[in-house]
Amino acid sequence: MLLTNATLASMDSQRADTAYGLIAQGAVALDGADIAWVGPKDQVPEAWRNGPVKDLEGRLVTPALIDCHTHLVHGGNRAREFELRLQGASYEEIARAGGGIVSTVAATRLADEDALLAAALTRLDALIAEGAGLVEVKSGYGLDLESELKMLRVARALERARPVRLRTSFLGAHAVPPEYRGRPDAYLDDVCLPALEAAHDQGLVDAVDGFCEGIAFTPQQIARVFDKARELGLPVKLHAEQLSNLGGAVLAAGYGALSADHLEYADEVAAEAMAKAGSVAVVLPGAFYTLRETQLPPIQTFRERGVAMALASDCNPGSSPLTSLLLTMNMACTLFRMTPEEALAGVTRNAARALGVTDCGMIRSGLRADLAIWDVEHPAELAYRIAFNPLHQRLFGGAS
Ligand code: DI6
Ligand code: FE
Repeated sequence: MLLTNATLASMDSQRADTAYGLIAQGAVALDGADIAWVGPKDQVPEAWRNGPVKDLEGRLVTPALIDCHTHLVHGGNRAREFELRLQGASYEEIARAGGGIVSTVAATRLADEDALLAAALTRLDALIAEGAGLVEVKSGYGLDLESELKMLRVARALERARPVRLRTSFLGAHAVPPEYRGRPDAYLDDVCLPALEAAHDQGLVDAVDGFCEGIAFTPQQIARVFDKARELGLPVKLHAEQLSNLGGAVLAAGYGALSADHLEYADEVAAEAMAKAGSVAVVLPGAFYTLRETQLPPIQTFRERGVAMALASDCNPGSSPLTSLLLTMNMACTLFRMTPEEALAGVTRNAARALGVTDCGMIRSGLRADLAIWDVEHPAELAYRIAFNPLHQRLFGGAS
């Protein structure tokens, strides 16, 4: 099948000489689930010219979008906490008073798998409706062995329920549950590390994540989790420098992390370490916006040091109840002064890298035919519009 008469924002790192890796008047040949050829439509090889052809009438084609940081599976919501914050309580105050993450833990423990799946599907469907083809999902609202496994099983079930790929991250080191209050190391020994091993044994874990923060775990405690990940041969990533600078990004880079995420309080030292390790900086403007954060992530420093930047929804019930990658792109431009091209790279090529996935995120021959076809003329329109979804069609492994 040949898709022709399209503007291709290939986002291909090998076409970096043009913005967006743009091919005006382009065509893409599909061979089953894969991309077989990409280029100008007047140079389509003979073999593809006589097969089925789809005229895209000048529409824009991008790689399917990728949400590389979500907490899509969770019980309940935190609208009440939203009200409390509007009355002046801070995110950290609510967390320390036993609300916050811990209140979602209570709701998630109570919910059965069917209920968690049904709720997560509504959020997943919103992402797919905007062209997502790959979504990461974290555990971390169970915080006991059975509930962490339950969350990860639901994450795997999402992939069977919809035409989309899922990657899971084990986030047992997300918060200290109430029954271990004040005893974080005991929680790691008794629950988190054994749960990681069990989840890995059951094939439920693609990567290991943690929350390195004053209201969560210290770098020393995160290092214990990362040592276990290393022992199991699993890649790591980290929620780092969201509310303060504890050196989490440097720690993560030392473990060759796929990514460090949030990063509002990251500094030059963090950027340097991440550049050296090849760790992606995942910025999360939905959380920045929701918490009315004023400390901006060091975008210019990441650019100067050559740290690849990705964007994600951070979809979670507390700090980012967001299920739109298009709005995430708009926020990254308006709030973080990223360019529309950086925003698109952040939800395609660099998001794939942040997940360690190498077969998608660009329109290039040999990669999966995960594509988004848009009713817009120029790729900058994707980040420019607010709360408008111009998706014409999504192709997942070549199929609509
Ligand atoms: N940082 C976040 O943005 C989410 N988790 C984390 O470590 C928020 C979690 C929550 O508030 O429920
Ligand atoms: Fe998060």
